[in-house]
Amino acid sequence: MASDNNCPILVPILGDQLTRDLASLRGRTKDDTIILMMEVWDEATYVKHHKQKIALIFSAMRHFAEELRDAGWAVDYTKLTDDENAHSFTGEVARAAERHKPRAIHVVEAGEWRVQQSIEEWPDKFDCEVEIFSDDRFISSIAEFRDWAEGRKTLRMENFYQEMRKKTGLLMEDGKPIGGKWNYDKENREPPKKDMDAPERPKPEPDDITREVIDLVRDKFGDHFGDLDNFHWPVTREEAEDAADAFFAERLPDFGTYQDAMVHGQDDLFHSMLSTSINIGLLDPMELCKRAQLAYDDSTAPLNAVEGFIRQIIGWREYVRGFYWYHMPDLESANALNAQRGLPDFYWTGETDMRCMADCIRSTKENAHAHHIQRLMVLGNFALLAGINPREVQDWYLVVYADAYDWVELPNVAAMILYADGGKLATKPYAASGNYINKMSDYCKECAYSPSKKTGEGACPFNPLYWHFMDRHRDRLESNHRIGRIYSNWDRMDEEKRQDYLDSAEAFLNTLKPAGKS
Ligand code: FAD
Ligand code: DLZ
Ligand code: SF4
Repeated sequence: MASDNNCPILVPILGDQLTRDLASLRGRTKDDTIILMMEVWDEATYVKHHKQKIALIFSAMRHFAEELRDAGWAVDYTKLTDDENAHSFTGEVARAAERHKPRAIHVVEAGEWRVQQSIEEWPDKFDCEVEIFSDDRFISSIAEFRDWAEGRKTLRMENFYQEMRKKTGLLMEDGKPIGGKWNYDKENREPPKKDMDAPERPKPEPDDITREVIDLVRDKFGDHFGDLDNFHWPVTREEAEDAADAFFAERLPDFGTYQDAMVHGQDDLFHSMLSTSINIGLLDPMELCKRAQLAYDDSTAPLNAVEGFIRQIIGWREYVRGFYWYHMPDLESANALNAQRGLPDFYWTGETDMRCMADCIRSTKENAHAHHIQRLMVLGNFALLAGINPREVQDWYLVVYADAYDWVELPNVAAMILYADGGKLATKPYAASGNYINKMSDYCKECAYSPSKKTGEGACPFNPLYWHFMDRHRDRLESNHRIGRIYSNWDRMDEEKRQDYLDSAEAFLNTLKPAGKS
């Protein structure tokens, strides 16, 4: 490989790095840079992603390549169907290095541990300089998070979030949080109003590029989970910005209040639906937070909504990313509660009489999306209570959502919903009975089960499962001050009632059919 100054710099851009101001492009001149974009089989198949996720990534990559070319950059783009041998990023970079004889390779660190491991081998594999840039689209770098985390007994999102507020200056005045509190979550737990209807989000129609990609996905990945007919994700910066405009204008004001609400058949409610665009780089998280703050400054959205939105991004999103890198690779195999049950087949088919589960899985299948509280308190809560093996749950979440990447999916699944990390991320497991779902949704009123029935025929399965979970993890959870007093309630029940709960739970668990492979 040549390495004189007449040779270009090769800049590989991965499918979740579709940002014009990427660190590896910043300051580069167009006449000595070759941008490399690669559709590769390994990425499309390392799990059997929802069809919409593959369509989203390929379409957004192809649009981004066009945008770059229009701006005068040289882009070397491999389409999946150009070459059956386009397996891996490393293999494609090697072939591109043969073609272009670069004097250096400049790449931004990968979002996922799996991919970063292979990038870190590049300096030894290629005989030119390889520079790996920190991904500064995140507000906190991996090293900054590590510095913050190192030496702390417990890691808590809330403490980290306050640091992020100070660092960014968002919703801050004279070094203090605007409104006097850091967190308005208490105001963000309203159940849905009767006949609540959120404004529809813009749904971009597929253009020629997207239609071509959809055909490709149908052809090559037809056996993957999920529908394609409903594909309406933004695939360009303009479309993503339209989606953000509509969110700020129409849905942000109610975002906070109804953040935890669930309504049958209403898949978006007041959520932003921007995660797919943020995660691939079409929208900048910090810009979105600044726009949210502007809405507060202009009095077009209340503080609980704006703070809630900003916390999701500079709090949770940044926190789980730092947490992921801090705890990988151990996080992947964590199973503190020793959960061993196979994933029930209805996670794939949606065929269950539990109306809440069926609706969340329907939305997941149709849209490659479910909103946060559905992922956490319905789908996740069930997996926790039923003791589903973390690996199987992790794989499911990684497969089914269009916004799923290991760095964000894994901490949310292993640590937040399954408590598989033994409490490093959450102070207690997010376990809840049917009561919670009944309070926060309209699911229960037409369900085959009754949330007020505790055991036996017709009882909401979440009720006995909740106590079964508490009972089987008593040794670990009783000493937890946020959960311990639950055991006084359990102990106050008479023996027969407790046995009834346990028998009902066992009877229900015995009906679960483990899934075949997706
Ligand atoms: P909104 O409700 O509008 O929230 C605004 C933004 O905040 C989101 O776009 C997202 O960027 C960020 N955000 C909110 N909550 C979280 C969180 N817990 N972690 C990280 N970012 C957050 N999000 C993903 O992007 N990819 C995933 O693979 C993913 N897997 C999840 C798995 C589980 C079990 C749970 C409980 C949550 C998961 N989330 C994941 C977080 C959250 O559910 C989605 O970000 C959100 O539903 C996306 O829809 P939205 O853009 O309308 O979000
Ligand atoms: C998710 C995905 C898929 C399905 N395909 C590709 C691809 O062919 N080429 C690519 O550059 N990126 C793809 N991606 C996104 C990557 O998986 C993502 O960039 C890495 O996981 C980041 O570590
Ligand atoms: Fe879900 Fe139970 Fe309500 Fe049915 S009754 S919708 S299973 S919480």
